[in-house]
Amino acid sequence: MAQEAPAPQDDCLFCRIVAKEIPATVVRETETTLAFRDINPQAPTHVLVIPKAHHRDAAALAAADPALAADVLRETQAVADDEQLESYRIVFNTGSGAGQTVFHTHAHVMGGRGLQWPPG
Ligand code: IU
Repeated sequence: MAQEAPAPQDDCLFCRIVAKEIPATVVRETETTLAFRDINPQAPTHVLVIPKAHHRDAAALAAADPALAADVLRETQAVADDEQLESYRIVFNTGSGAGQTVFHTHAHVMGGRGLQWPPG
């Protein structure tokens, strides 16, 4: 059973995007998730899928609300379908050492070009 949704954080950029206080190019929205184009795209398609509720990273989301984590994953697939991506990458940077700069769970959906492995 999911816990009560965490309150929006005033100092969280993505909570403020959810609240429409900061503009974003939204490509998909559900009751529980939002998908919008990354402001600094690293691929022809670079969309962020976030839960509307505030969780600091993917691990915290999965622990607190697995159904919501599944919603986010389902939406990454929907974005890939909308963008007609045959191959794409889903990334959850987790922790500052891995490049996480916004501490509100987000999946990067990237595609539209060849993607190298391993990433830097
Ligand atoms: P990261 O995994 O936490 O590093 O990803 C944060 C992303 O949020 C990063 O790719 C930024 O370009 C992106 N972003 C955004 O889309 N809109 C914003 O206003 C800001 C950051 I600040």
